[in-house]
Parts: sequence; structure tokens; C-alpha cells
Amino acid sequence: MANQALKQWVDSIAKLATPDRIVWCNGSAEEDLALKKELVSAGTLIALNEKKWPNSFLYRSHPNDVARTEAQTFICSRDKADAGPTNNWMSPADAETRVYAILRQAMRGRTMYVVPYLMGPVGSPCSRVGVEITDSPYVVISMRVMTRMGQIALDHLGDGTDFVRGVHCTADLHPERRYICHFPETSTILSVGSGYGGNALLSKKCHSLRLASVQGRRENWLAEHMLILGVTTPAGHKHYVAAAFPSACGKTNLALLVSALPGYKVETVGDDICWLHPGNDGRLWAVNPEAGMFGVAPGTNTRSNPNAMTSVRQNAIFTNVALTADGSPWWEGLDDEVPGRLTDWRGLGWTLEKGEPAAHPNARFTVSLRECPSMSREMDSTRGVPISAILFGGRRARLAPLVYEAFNWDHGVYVGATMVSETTAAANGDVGVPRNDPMAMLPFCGYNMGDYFAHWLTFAGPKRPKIFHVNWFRKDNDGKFLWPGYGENIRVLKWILDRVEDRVSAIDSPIGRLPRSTDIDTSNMLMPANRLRALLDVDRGTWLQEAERNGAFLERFGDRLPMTLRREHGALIRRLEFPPAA
Ligand code: SAT
Ligand code: MN
Repeated sequence: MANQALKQWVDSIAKLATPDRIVWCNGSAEEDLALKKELVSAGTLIALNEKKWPNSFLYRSHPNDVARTEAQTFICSRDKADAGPTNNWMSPADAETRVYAILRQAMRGRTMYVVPYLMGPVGSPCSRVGVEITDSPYVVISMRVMTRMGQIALDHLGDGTDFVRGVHCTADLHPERRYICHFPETSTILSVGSGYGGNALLSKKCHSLRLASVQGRRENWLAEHMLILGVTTPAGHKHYVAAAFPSACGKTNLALLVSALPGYKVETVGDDICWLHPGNDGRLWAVNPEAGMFGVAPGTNTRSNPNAMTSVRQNAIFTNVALTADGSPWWEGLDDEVPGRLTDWRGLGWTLEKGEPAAHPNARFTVSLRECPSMSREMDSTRGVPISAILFGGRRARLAPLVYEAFNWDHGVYVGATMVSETTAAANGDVGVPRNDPMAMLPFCGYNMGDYFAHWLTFAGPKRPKIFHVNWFRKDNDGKFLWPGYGENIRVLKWILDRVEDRVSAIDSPIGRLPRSTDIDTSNMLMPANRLRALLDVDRGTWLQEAERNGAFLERFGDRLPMTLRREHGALIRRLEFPPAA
């Protein structure tokens, strides 16, 4: 082992956690296979029907450990004000004391895996190295899918000292002894007491969003909770779009979209995380730091997301889905027919009469993007892809129209900063409650979000992407979705790209620029004119209430809230109160 800084750090953690064995992971197929065999014989992993689902496995997490736990997630900056009002904060010393107490001898009798990983394309100046120490072999096999893992990362690091240090220990999984702590000043993560998703795969939210957002602020780039997709138009023009939606709001579905409009082709660069760098040409360039998808299973099927279904046909790891008698994975919304008998996500017998879902609502599939038919070759591009449009959006049963365009960059940042979405099963807590989730980064921004908004505002410039807000989730008075979503969302992307190419005009409204209803291509779909009007409707009264509520949210940032956003807020209220005569 050549890298002394890495070796010393691993030694220090080994001294603390006292594992029986230390394994340095190289990321090879043999290593992966051996781990899976071990996990299967221990009963931790269930091999699925080899004929139907080759090299695929089911993993069940502890029933109290099924989603990110935001209440136990901490930013441990030296100064509390740097974590800001939307993060939980703990002092670095306090966090170390608490977590070290749990880590002490916690790996006795266990194996400690050292997992080097690279976030971003091989050879890219944007890419970053992390090393995760973990006692969970499930984490190791997942990291191999989600990142470029092993020797590749050590090669990138060389004898450098600039790498994110992540320690993960399953410990006793007791929710009261669960801590996900981030130390932005030392690029360190300490995560104990959870083996699930974003709590345990430290490359994902902990490194690529919380720590990377801090690093991006220092180095003039942005780490965002965004998918990246490419669209080729019938005229052969290629555009890239980045879109921020909260967890479990359809990022993977949009990223893997199969166009319902002939002539449009969508390719996938990323489905969750995007690192945006300003290029010398004035444009913003995006790389996907990840290599795999950790997608929500329930609701995924051959109609809603055919590319995801093809992706998971082999080499997939399923977590907390149900199991059929023939060893296939199953989840709500997979097909119209519900099997009479299943084994549910906890491993218990299940029948429909139980009245409970068989798969956990936050059940996931983990699969390499290389399995995805729509994967873009640009995923490995060292400079990334140039972004033409940024989309913000959430789940809004009411209020937000299908799509609108921000007037300019500053207004777009305001639109992102005042995003609201109904909560989902991706995090512990109530589901369906509207909450402010700026840029879909509320749970993932590693510093004061007031400073984060200011950082966003510095990216204004003539060649920057246009900013839009979309909402696929608007409902009518009977609670039925007004918009079909999924592959039909290309119709909204079409309008967005027409705006980018200056091919279509828009109508100014108080909240932004709206499409004329005739400019949304509804060919070959059932879309009565009154439903489209309802989808594009802006009700000034409810928007004023919304603005008031957003004003209170923004005030939480006090003097860290940029003046520009205060001004945008005031301007929105004036436009709503005194709309220009039509
Ligand atoms: O559990 S994860 O944070 O990885 C998934 C999500 O919530 O987006
Ligand atoms: Mn996510």
C-alpha cells in the first residue's frame, strides 16, 4: 500500500473498531462474486431465480432501517451558523465523542472492508476520490455498482491526501444510536447504526452532495441533486437537461424516459446527482459522479419505465422488495396481476387480505447504468455535457402549473429556492406533507442554505441554461392526476427545448413564462382542452398564500439570505397583486 495518508487513517480506524480482519477491496468481478457467495450462504442475501433474473439478489434490511433518517443526520461544522437553519448541527468534538463511543470495538469478530471509490469519469479533472471503511459486505457489493470502485480509485489518488474519509459501521441498528455525521472541514463522514441506502452508501448523499456541495462552493462549482439527460430532436439537435426533484419524485423515470413523441430520443447520463462546472465557453457542464442507479422499485413497470425494467433483468440487487414463489422480485405496481401469495419485504408470508404493501414503499433496485438501454456514452466524458436547461420540480397536487419558465437566472434561483414538494417514503416520517425543499437539496446541502443561494446567484451569465419549473403531479378536484406523466413528459421537454432554441413564444404571467396551451404538443393523446387549461392555470390568490409561506421560510436564513432573493420575492408579490392588464 503506497499511500501513507490512507494507510495511517485506515490503521487508526482499525485500532478503534478492532475488526478481526481487514480487506482492501479492489473492485474485481472475482471479489464481488466471492462476497455474494458468502452473503448467500450466511442467509443475508437471497439469490433470485437464476434463469429469469441472472446474477440478481434480494436483500432485506432491518425493519427499523428502511430509509434515510434526516433527524439523525448532522452537519458538524466548527461554527453552527455554517450548517444553517435547515440542517441538524453538532460540534465536531461532540459528534466524535458520541460516534467513537459506538465505534469502539464495534467490528470485533467482523471484517472491516476498505472500499476506495472514484466519483466521476476516469481521467476527469472533476472527479474525486473517497474511501469508505465499512463492516457491511452488502455495502461493498452496492458500492461496486454505484461507483467506479477499487484499484481505479487508488490509481486516481496516487499518493495524494485529498480524499473523502468515510467510516460506516452497522453497529446495533438501534435508531437511538444512529448517527450520520459530516465534517466538511476535514472531508470526513462518520455513519453508525444504519445499513440502508443514503445512510450507508457514503459515496452517494454524504460525499457527492453534502461534502461536495461545500467543496463546490470553495472551488466555484455546484453539487446538485439532479438527473442529467440528453434529448435529440427530430431536427437532429442534441440538448442536455439537468433536473432537480426530491427523492422518490420521478428522477429515474425522467432520466430513462422513452419518448411518446416520434422523432425524439432520450439518453441517460445520470439519474440522481450532478456536478456542474462553468466551462471556458460560458456554459455549465455536467458530470454524473455515480456509475449506477439506486432507484425506487414500487411503481416501476414496463409502461412507466421500460428502460429500468430492462436494466434490472440481470446483475441487480433488490432491497426490501417482495419475493414470488418462483424466486422473482415483486413490488406494488410491477404488473396488473397481484400474485395470490408472496413473501413480503420482511420475509413473512403475504396475501392480499393483509391490506399492507408486500414491498416496502421505499424498496429499491441497485443496478449499473451500463445495464441501461438508454445509457449515454457521454457518461464517461471527462469534461461532461453542456446543459441547455435546468428543471426544478416537486409533487404538488395543486398550485404549480405543468411547466413555466423563469424570467432570468436570478428569478430561476428564486424559483429553485422556493420549491415545495410533498414528502415521500424516501425519508422516515410522514408522507404527503408539503415542505420547502430548495433545489431538492434540503436534506443534502452541507452548509448554510442562505450561502448556498448566494453561491447559485454567482453563476448568472449569458450562456447559462434557462431555468424552468415543472409539476407532473397536479390533481383535479376528485384527486385524479391531470397529466399522464412518464413517457408523455417528452411533450413538456419539447416545449422547453423549443424555448431554448427560441422557436416558440411564451405568455408572461406573474410567476413566470407559461406555454400557450396550443404550444404543448398533444398529438395522439387524450387531452381535453379544459384539462390542459387546468394544468396551466395560475391562481393568483393561492399563489399569494404560497408566496407568504415562502417568505416565512426564506426569513429563516436571516442576514444570510441574499438581497437578490429578497428583491425577487418582493417583485413576485407585486406581480401577483398588480398583474399587468392583459
Ligand atoms: O437513500 S438515498 O438517499 O440514497 C435515496 C434517496 O433518498 O434519494
Ligand atoms: Mn436522490
